[in-house]
Order: sequence, then structure tokens, then C-alpha cells
Amino acid sequence: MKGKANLSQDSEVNHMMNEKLQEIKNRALEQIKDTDSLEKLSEVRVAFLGKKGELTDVLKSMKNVDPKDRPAVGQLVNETRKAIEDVLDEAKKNLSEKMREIQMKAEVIDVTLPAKKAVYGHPHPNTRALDEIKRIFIGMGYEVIEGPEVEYDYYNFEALNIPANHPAKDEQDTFYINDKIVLRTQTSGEQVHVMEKGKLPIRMISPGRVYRADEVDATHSPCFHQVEGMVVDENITFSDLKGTLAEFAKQLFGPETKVKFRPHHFPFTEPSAEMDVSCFKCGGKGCRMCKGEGWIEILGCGMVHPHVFEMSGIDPEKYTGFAFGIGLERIALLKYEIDDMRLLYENDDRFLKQF
Ligand code: 2NM
Repeated sequence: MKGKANLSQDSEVNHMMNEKLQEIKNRALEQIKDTDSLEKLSEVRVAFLGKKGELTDVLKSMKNVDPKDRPAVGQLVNETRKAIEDVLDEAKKNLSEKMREIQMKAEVIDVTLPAKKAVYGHPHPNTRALDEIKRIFIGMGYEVIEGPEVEYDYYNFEALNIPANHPAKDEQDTFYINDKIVLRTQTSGEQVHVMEKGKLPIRMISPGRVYRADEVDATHSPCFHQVEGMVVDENITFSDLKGTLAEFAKQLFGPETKVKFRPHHFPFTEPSAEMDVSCFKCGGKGCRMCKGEGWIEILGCGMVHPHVFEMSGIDPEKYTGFAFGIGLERIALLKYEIDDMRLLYENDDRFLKQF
């Protein structure tokens, strides 16, 4: 250390102080040189410059220094501190840079390595069937409108001409949230919402999840999907219903497909029917697919009941309409020749990948 401080030459204690500071500084520099981590560097800093460090000890021993020499010794201590600090700071900077370099090298991306294969999902048969159904109806000018799965009892039943005590409203088939709210058993509630808005004409389908308290088996699930459709305008007749659904069947199952309507009963339509399609597997001769019948039932339909129109504020003297309900799973099972509905809910990708 080239001490600039001017000490009394004859002072033994001062001389010793000078020596001691020189020795501390040398030791500190030596230790800093040997340090290979920021943690160790910080330890060295504490050991020499900290509150209980060696330089502080020297300051504490100032009481043994000749009072007239104290300022000079104090300055020497400060110069020593500054010298050690400078070397520490420099070492810290160098070490940080070195660590960063090591880290950068470790994190380098080897662009020659083969890429990780992306894991692709697969469209579910329900999704494929729904996409197909949507495509067909959108092509005929229909809107796709989705609504809530939790619905007022009024929209799910009452407004569809299913009053309290109607057998279809049986507690057995419905999940009640409370006495006014249910998990919808059909998506028709959404069609009531659209009718209530009063913007006519209407051409819509409403796909979605519905719930019924059914036991699980090969053809039943407490939670399944429907696509309901509705057309409301002036002069809509049963011929429009037949033409529309016959076209739908041809697009879904092939141009050779024939349709047949059997009278049926639904509370919200009058007259009502079920529609069968000629078996797309055997063409109508009878096979395993159609259970020897030649025909397969695919949907329910009918002319919207005047009472349903009245309740939604549509004048049944001016407007008529038809509606239909399709079970989405039923279509998926038929189209992709799946013989158990439960397979649709397991989401085993070995199964799903087949379609
Ligand atoms: C079906 C069968 C027949 C239907 C009726 C209505 C509405 F809202 F217009 F009254 N929506 N869907 C309907 C008609 C549903 O499902 C088998």
C-alpha cells in the first residue's frame, strides 16, 4: 500500500497498524483471486468489510493509536477499505459475466436435434356428425343458435305445451335444480327464446347438450346431445318439412337415401311424425344395421303447435312452421357404425382415431 497518510515515523504502534492493514489487504486480495462463485465472494466481503469484519476490528483498536495520528490511521483504514472494495467489485463483475457465459453455453439450442413430435387430438364422432349437420343446414340458410344447459322449467316444458302433470314432465326423466329450474331435457327452450324475440322469419338449428335421468346402456346416457331445428314463416307447410328433411337425409347418408314419415305424437307439434331413412348399408333390403327392417329411424318432427306460437307471441293465423329434433349420438353411431353409445364417452384415443 502506498500510504499517502503522513504518520509519525517514530510511532511503533502506527508502524504496526500500517503493517497490519497491508497484511489484511494482501490476504483479502489473495482470497478474492481464489474465489470462483458469487456466494464465496460475498463471504469474503463480509469477512473483511462487514460489521464484524477485520477492518472494523482495526478501527476498534484505534484507541491504542496516538491521538495525533488517529486521523492519518483512519485515512489509511479507509484507503484499505476502498482498495479491497474496488477489487471486490471488479471480481464480482468478472464473475457475473463468466457465470452468464457458462449459463448461455449450457442453454444453447442445438438446432440439429430432431423435433419433438406434436401430439394431435382427434375429432370426436359427435363433433364430426355435428359439423356435418351444421354444414347441411347452414347451406340451406339456417342459423346455428346455442343456449344455456340450465333452463327455466317454463322454457323447457310449459312454453312447449307440456304443462305440469304432463307425463313427459315426469320427475323420473328430469334433473331439477329447484322447482323452477332444470337441466334442459331438450334444446327447444332456445327456440322459444328466439320466437319470443319476435324477429321473423326464423330458420334455425339449436345444437347442444341435454340431460335426462336415464340409466346408462348401449343406447342411453343421462347426458347426450340434440340438434333441434325450426322454421317459422308465412305459408310453411308439411311439404316444406318433408322436402327439407328429405334433402337433409340425402346429404347426410347419400343421394340414394329415401325417407318415410310415420305418424307420431309430440306435445309441441301437430301433426307430428317420426322420419325413417332407407338403410344406407343395404339400401333397404334388410341387414344387421337396420335389423332386417330396411329402414332406420333418425328423427322426430312436426308442424309447430298453434298453442306454442301463441305462448311465444306469434300469431298462428299468420304464421306456420315446422320443427324437428335429432339425437346427435344416434346419428354418430349410425354413420360411423358404432354399436355402443358408451364408447363415445370414454374418450379412448385408440377408439377415436378410427373415425
Ligand atoms: C322434436 C320433435 C318434434 C321441436 C319443436 C320445437 C318448437 F320449439 F318449435 F316447439 N322445437 N323442436 C320438436 C318437434 C322436437 O324432437 C324429437
